[in-house]
Amino acid sequence: MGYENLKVEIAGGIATVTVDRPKALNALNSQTLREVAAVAAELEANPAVRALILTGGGEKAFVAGADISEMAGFTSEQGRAFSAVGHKAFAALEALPFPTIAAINGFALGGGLELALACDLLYASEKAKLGFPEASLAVIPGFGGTQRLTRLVGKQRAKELVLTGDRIDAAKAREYGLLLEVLPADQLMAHCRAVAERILKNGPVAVAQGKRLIEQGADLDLGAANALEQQAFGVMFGTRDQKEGMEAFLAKRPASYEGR
Ligand code: DAK
Repeated sequence: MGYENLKVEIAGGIATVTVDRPKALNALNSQTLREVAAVAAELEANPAVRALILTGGGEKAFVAGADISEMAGFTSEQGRAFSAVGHKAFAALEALPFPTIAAINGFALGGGLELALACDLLYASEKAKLGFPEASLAVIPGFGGTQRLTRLVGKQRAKELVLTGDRIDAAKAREYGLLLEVLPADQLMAHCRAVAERILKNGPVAVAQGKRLIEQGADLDLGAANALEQQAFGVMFGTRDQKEGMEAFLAKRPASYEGR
């Protein structure tokens, strides 16, 4: 499928999606949000894709936020509709059955940071700057940011970031638990690919189930979450890959997985 504001490359089981509107620092307008939802559906339907890396085009930004020039004249109703488009896109991304990695190569502000937070694993270059400046524009994060941020860094830190609008550097974001690692700019993509390749070696159904359990379980009480895990553990023993993985271990040979 062709996209106006996204570039998509698929190689070796890894899709790399680049949000590419460098003239607006990759800001998310409605068209781009709809394309994010569409690319998530397209990649999910493509059996050749088993991991996604999301990054920003140009030298300066991952994504500098929702598109302020589009939002400036919104009515309340248009604001709600815009938020719904963003929520739908980010939920589609979050629900992908394979790992998603944000390679934060520059500014990740507002809606851009919300986009990264909808990914499973967040890595950034040393020059990245992150923050939620919405309150300085007299709005709030509108694509799930207040909730996903809070689940990652806790209520107090989330309040500090959302209420001050402070822009923080990558080192501080890592200290807060927002990022896994901070890399020199020229090593960021290679690092993200290496992480994806390590995951690709594992059983695809196990990877999908591990992701789903952590996502869904985090919003349940411990008893209900553990019950989900028990059920999924049983399901794994109905897969060919489980037999292959354990037989390969016992035969001291590498496993070869089929994803079923
Ligand atoms: N939207 C539109 N255009 C943007 C943009 C953005 N978010 N960020 C940058 N640009 C544009 C600039 O206007 C400029 O365009 P021209 O003037 O060249 O036409 C071009 O990108 C280059 O930007 P600068 O010239 O400003 O570049 P600098 O290096 O000087 O500064 C910067 C980089 C990232 C510090 C600066 O551009 C900046 O502060 N950008 C805005 C960052 C920001 O405030 N982001 C948060 C946006 S608010 C909701 C749904 C969603 C949201 C809220 C509510 N509901 C519906 C309820 C989410 C809100 C946001 O994300």
